[in-house]
Amino acid sequence: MDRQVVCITGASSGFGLACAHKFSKLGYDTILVGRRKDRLKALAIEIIETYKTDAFVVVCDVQAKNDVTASFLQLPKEILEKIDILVNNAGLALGREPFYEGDLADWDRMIDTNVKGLLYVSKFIAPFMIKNKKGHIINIASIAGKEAYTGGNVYCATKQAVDALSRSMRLDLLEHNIKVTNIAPGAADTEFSIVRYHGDQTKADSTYIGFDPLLAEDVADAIIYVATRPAHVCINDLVIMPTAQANATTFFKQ
Ligand code: NDP
Ligand code: 8X3
Repeated sequence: MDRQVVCITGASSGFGLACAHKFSKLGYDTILVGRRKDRLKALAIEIIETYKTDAFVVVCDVQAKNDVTASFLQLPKEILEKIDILVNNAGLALGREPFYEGDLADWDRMIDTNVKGLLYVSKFIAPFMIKNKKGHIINIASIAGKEAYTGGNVYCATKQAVDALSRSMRLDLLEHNIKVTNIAPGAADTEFSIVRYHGDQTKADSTYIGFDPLLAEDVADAIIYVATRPAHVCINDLVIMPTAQANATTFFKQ
C-alpha cells in the first residue's frame, strides 16, 4: 500500500520538527515547509537516511500567497495530489507590550503568518483532499486562542482566529469527509520565546523558569494521536498544557 503523505508547515524547528520525526518514524512520507532552506534540506536527508521514507522540502514564506502556490507546485504531482494530512503549524508571536505600545510591523507579521498564511496553504491544499474525498487538516492554535492575557493582544487575536477557522473549516469540509482538528498548547519550550522577544535570550529563558514546560515532542505526540484515530473518529479540539499550568496565566512555580 502507498505510504500516507503529511505536509507540515514550520518543520524547521519546534513542534513541526518533532512532528516530522514522529510521522516519518511511523512510515509517513513528509513535505517539510518553512523558510530556512538549509535546516529543511538537512532534515530531509536525515529523515530519508534514518526512517527510509521520502521527505520533500518546500521553501516558502507562508505570508506570500504567490510564493506558497509557486513553491508547492514544484513538488512531484503525485505527492502534491495525495496529501493525506496538513499540519498548519507555522506561526509566531512577536512582543508582549500592551497593544498601545505595539509595533505595527510585528502585528502585520503575526496576522500575515498565523492567519493569512494558514489560509493560503489550506486553500491551496484542500481542493486535492476534496478530490480524494478524504483528508485531515490539523491547525496549531494555542491556549492564547482560548483566553486573553496581558500583552497577548494581537497574538491572542490571531490564535482566536485560528480557533474560529478550525470550527468553520470543519463545517465547510464536512460533506467532503475531511477532518479538521484544532490543537491548543500551553507553554512549550521551543524557539517560540526567542522569536517572541526578538532574540533576547534572557527574557526567553525566563518564560520557562520554575516549572516544567511542554516539550516539542509532547505536542507532536498529541498531533500523532489525533492523526492516527480511525477514519470515523475526528478529534475536533484538543487543549494540552504543562501540568504546572492551569490556564494561560496561572502557573505553579517552585
Ligand atoms: P518555533 O519558533 O520553534 O517554530 C516555528 C516554525 O514556524 C519554524 O519552523 C518556522 O520556520 C516556521 N515559520 C514561522 N514563520 C514562517 C513563515 N512566514 N513561513 C513559513 N514558516 C514559518 O515555535 P513552535 O514550534 O513553538 O511554534 C509552532 C506553532 O505553535 C506556532 O504556530 C505557535 O504560535 C504555536 N504555539 C506555540 C506554543 C509555545 O509555547 N511554543 C504554544 C502554543 C502554540 P522558518 O523560520 O524556517 O520559516
Ligand atoms: C503560546 C503560548 O501562552 O505564550 O501560544 O500564548 S502563550
